[in-house]
Amino acid sequence: MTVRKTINRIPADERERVGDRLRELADEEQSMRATAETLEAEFPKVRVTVSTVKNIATREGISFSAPTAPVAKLTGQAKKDERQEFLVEVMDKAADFIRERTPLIEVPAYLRATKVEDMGFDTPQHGLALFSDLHYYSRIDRRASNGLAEYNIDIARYRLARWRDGVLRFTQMDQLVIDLKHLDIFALGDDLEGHGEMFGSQSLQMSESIIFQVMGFVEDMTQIILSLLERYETIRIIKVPGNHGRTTARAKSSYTPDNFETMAWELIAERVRGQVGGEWSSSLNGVRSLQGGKVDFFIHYGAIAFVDVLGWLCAARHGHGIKGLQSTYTGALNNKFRLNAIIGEVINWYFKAHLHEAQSSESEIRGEVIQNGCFVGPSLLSIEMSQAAASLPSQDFMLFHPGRGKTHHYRIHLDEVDKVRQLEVIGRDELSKVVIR
Ligand SMILES: [Mn+2]
Repeated sequence: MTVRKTINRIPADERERVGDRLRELADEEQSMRATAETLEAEFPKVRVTVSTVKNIATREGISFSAPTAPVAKLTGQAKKDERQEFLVEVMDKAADFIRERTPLIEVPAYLRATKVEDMGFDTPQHGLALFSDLHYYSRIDRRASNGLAEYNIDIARYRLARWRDGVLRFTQMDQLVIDLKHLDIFALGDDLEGHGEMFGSQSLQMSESIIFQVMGFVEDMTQIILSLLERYETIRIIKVPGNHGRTTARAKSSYTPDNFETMAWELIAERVRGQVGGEWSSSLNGVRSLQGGKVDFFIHYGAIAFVDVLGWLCAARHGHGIKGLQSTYTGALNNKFRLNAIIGEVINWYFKAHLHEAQSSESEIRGEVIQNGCFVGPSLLSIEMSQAAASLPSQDFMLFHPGRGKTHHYRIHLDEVDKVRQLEVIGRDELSKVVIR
C-alpha cells in the first residue's frame, strides 16, 4: 500500500488538479464528505479528508451547498486509522510552519567574543552612588525595641566603611571590562540625627549634640571621599538638605537653607580641597560649588537639585513629606510627574530618600523613581507604627551610559540579618536568660 501524502506535500501541478476537481464537485452540489471520498478515489497518492476539503474551500472561497452528513461513529481499526491520519497531518503542518518561519537574528559576533578587546565595551561610563539617611549619632536602644531595632555610632561607622567598600568593590568588578573613571555621589540628606528637639524623645535617642555630630561626620566623610579616589580619577558630589539637619524644632517653621548638613558639607568640601584642590564659587541660584580639583562639590541650599548625568536629566531631593511608591496619588511617582510639568521636561531619573526603604519604579517612558535605603535599618518609629516595616540597611549604586542610561543597578547591603534583628521569644531560646549588666 502506498502511503498517501497530505495536500501540501504533493507537487504543485497535482495540487492544482485536485483543486480544480474539488471546485467541480462542489458545483455538482456534492457534500464535503462525498467530495473527499471522490478525490481520494481519483488521486490515490493524496490523502483527502473532510477537513482537507474544508481548508481548501475556505482558502479558495468555494462554497458547498450540500450539507455534510454527520460523521458515523468509528470503531476499532477505523478509529485507529483516523487518528493516525490526523497525527500525520498535524506533523506535516508543523513541519511546514517551521520551514516557512524566518529565523531570529543571530547572536552578534561581539557577544560570542572571548577576548575583552573584541567585546565592544568601549563607551566610557560613570558610576552613580546614592548616599542618604546615615543619621550619625542616632542611638536606638535595643532595649527600647525588644531587639527589633538597634543603632548607634559604632554601628553607623561600621556601615559607613562598609558602604565605601561596597562602592569600591562593585567599581573594581566593573573596571575589569568598562572604562569607569568618574563617580557621581548624590548625597540626599539626613546625614546627622539632628538637634534633639525634632520630636519629644529625640534627645534620648542620640549620643552627641548637633555640633559634635557635625564634627564627627565631617571627619569621617572627608576620609571616605578621599578613599573613593583609590578607584576613581574624578568625583562629583551633589548635596541636597534633609529634614534632620533643620535648625527649628518643627518642620513647619523650617527654612530650607538653614541646615546643619549644608554647613557640614561645606566643611567637608573645604577639607577635601586642602588635599586635592578646587576653587569655590556660587551660582545665582545659590548653589555653592567647589570645582577644578579631583572632587567637585555642588551644595544646594534649595530642596531639589537638577543634574545632567551623561545627557540624562536627574533630579535629587531628600523627599520630606513625600510618600513612597505605593501611594498612588500622593506619593513619589505623583510628585515626579508634577515636577516634570514644573520644569517642562521629563526627568529621566528622580532620586529620593527619607523613608529608609529601598524602592524603585519605572512608570514613564524614560522616567524612573529610585528611593534609596538607609544606614539605620529598622527604628522605633518603623517598628511601632501601624504599617510596621523593617529591611536590611542598604544604599543603591548604579552605572550610567550616555546612550543607554542606567545600565547597572546594585544594592549595597550594609549589615547582616542577626545584627539588624535580635529576636527574643520567651520560652523558646536561651537568649532571654542572658543578663546584660
Ligand atoms: Mn528624612
